[in-house]
Amino acid sequence: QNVIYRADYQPPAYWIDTVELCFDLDPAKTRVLNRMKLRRNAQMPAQPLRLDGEELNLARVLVNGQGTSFKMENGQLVLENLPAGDEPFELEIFSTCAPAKNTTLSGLYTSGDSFFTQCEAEGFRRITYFLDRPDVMASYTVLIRADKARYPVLLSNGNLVDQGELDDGRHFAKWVDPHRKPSYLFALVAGQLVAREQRITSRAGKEHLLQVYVRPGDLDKTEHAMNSLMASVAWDEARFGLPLDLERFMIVATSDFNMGAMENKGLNIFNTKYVLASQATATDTDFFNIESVVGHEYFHNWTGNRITCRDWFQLSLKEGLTVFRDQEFSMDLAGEASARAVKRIEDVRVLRTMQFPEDAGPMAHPVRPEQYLEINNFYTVTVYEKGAEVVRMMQTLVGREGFRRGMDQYFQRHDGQAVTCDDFSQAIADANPGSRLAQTLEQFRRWYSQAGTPRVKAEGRWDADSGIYSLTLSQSCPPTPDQPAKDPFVIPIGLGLISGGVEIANGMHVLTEQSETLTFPGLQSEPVPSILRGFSAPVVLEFDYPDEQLLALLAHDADPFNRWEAGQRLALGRALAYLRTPGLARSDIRLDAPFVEAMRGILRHPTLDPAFKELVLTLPAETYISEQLDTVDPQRVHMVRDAMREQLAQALFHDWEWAFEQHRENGAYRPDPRSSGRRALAGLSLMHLCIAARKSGDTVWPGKTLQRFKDASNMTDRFNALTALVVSGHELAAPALARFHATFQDDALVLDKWFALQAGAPDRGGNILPIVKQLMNHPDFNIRNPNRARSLIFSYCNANPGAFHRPDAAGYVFWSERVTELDAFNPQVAARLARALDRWKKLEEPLRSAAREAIARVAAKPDLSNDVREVVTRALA
Ligand code: HT7
Ligand code: ZN
Repeated sequence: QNVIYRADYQPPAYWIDTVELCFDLDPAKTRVLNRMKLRRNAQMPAQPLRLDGEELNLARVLVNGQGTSFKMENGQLVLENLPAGDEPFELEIFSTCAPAKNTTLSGLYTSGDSFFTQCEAEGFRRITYFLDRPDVMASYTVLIRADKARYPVLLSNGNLVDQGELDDGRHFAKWVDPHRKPSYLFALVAGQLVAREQRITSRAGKEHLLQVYVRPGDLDKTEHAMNSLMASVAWDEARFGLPLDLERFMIVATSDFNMGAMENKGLNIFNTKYVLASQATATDTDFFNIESVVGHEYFHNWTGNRITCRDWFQLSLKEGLTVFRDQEFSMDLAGEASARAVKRIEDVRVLRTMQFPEDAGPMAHPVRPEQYLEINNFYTVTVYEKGAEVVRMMQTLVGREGFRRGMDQYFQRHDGQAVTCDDFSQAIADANPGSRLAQTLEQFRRWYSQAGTPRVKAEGRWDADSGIYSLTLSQSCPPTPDQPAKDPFVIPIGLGLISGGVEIANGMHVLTEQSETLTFPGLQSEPVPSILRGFSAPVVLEFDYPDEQLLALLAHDADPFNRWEAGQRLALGRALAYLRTPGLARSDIRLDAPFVEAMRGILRHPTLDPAFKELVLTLPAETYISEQLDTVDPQRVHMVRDAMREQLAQALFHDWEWAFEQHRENGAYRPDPRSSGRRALAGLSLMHLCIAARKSGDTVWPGKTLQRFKDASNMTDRFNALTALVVSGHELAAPALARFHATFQDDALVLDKWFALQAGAPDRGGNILPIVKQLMNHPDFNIRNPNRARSLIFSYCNANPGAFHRPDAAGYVFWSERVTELDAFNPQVAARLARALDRWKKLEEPLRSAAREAIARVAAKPDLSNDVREVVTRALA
């Protein structure tokens, strides 16, 4: 298959107005009758109709009820002899597919004894021949027939208009979707499912039925998902005036799913990981993720479904915007300013540890990519998270109310259409004439077209004689594949000045030139600049902060993001200094008193939010530290971070004891930001106490930790205690892990945690890879289940750099074997794993050569999927 280019976009040659689908479900051979009404697109030159199809057995094609000639070309069904003129015609296609053999989890597949579909991006063509592209929107009627005992529940998009019995123990259901939609939003589910139901009345007084479908034993774990759904409906009405446009809104959970969830119109399909939660089995993080993913999929109903993408290059139109919306939703639900800030810091942490490396590696691409071989490879942190930052900057430039006006304008103009990222930014700008966005729109759009993370270099000058402080801001952006040179971006920079612990200025500067100098006259003394407040743009800020200034910001900055950032910079500066010391031994790592005291000050602070404290006291991630280096030895990075953490554990031992005792009790379990913040800090404290104990030989805290592990009334406390034992390498970890497995062996999502914890544990003398290999043979391991594969293989290859990058290259051999193994049955998952070595060029020798060899070994395999081929070819380029 060939590379697809954005510049080659052509409108479709035909429109499909209506689709009537009839399914006879059978795992081995499902029969699909597809009756469509089509018409030529009068704006395009006359040409044959080319329908996409994959892995289908074609039985019959009728045009207006008559047999017709057709041919197959590059997998497409090509019809040349269609009725002349612009009159609509009917096309009937009968084909079969094999859901039980469909291991890709794209198209129609079975999971357990149920049927599910996944059509984004190009899965509908695995169900029937179609114009499988998002700009072809049709009205769907779906008839499902299946064995009633095996598949009592039959679901599709829209409204149930008929159901009844058939011969031979079969039954049927007929669904009509009142909204036109692109094929990627089609969904079908059939199986033995039960639903939690909730009737709601919208602000506008309309009644709706909300349903969350799960396997029969899981109903008691659906309350949180349902609450999250109700909160989402209410929030979108309140914040954006967007009501639910369906009588019935369904969520169905499946344990076999390639991603997190899918926003099919009225019938969202979710990974069980983002639906099922109980206090006994899910952590606070799980509860928050469920809230945000339920919100995200629900918000797509307007940003994605009502207004969809013209083509897949515009993916961020719906994904960047919807991530922005789910982030705002979580912040609004969090309520208090400090909880909002915690959410912002967490989002930025994801961006910087995942998206920044992507933007600096071989898969770097603009938020709106220019080309792809396999679109599934572009569901990336750049399209999603950086895309959300671009939307956030628009909100910053027009203000919150202006952004709401812009959204109203967007819906007024484009409801029911398939549009582009430019259409979106145009609507926001047009609704805010005179705004900084409107003034700079063409330049602002470079955020969509230029890849790479911009750098903003700031240089301060203090002139004591004149009392003038000047700050020069200069921007640049490193080259990325196919983009050697970049033009300046529009960069909103939140800026404060602090003098003597007091804020003397606070505002927003919009940097548009390559370099600009700001001056602040009339000052008594040199101020400390607080730059990029709230992380107002997705850039790297380079400013040579002296330690005193960072300590001042950590102690006083009114902007919580920069307060946290000051602590991170202090820690990062130390880590980098150690890493740059030739011949450094672990015993050389001694944290200095000012840093330790600053951390103690935060931990003991009388009023700071515990969740915020937990973030400050967590050292920058190994991947983030590595990104700051030209060449990386991941094991050395791990050693330095681990030693720093050990020092913090020892130096603050009594403070950790205090923090644990202060925050351990929470009353009745509630997954709200306040009490989860307390649990997070208690968990971090326990971890440090166990780490300190490892060093001192103390057995008291490991013993207490085991007791907490046993007695915990919720999964967060239990898993934090288990993690503390495993991470500190205490001998009590083994019996605790065995007990955990025995207790939760029937709960797949909890077992995923058990696998992930062991695969992600700190390496001790190369012990993790053998453990991972052993776990691959565990009776509970199944590589065909994406959640399980992620929990073991990805936790090792993608999330445990210190253990993966072994000098003997055995980690890379393991990786290459797993990539090829997965590729044989699930290319999407294989391609995600393939990206674990994206940053191989940064590795120190001999790791670099060994990694290149491993990638080349994968690339040399015959029959690679497009998915994996694209990733490894780019990596080697
Ligand atoms: N829009 C959904 C994307 C998605 C997906 C894409 C490719 C392959 C499988 C997939 N499952 C879901 C999810 C979302 O962003 O909301
Ligand atoms: Zn999405």
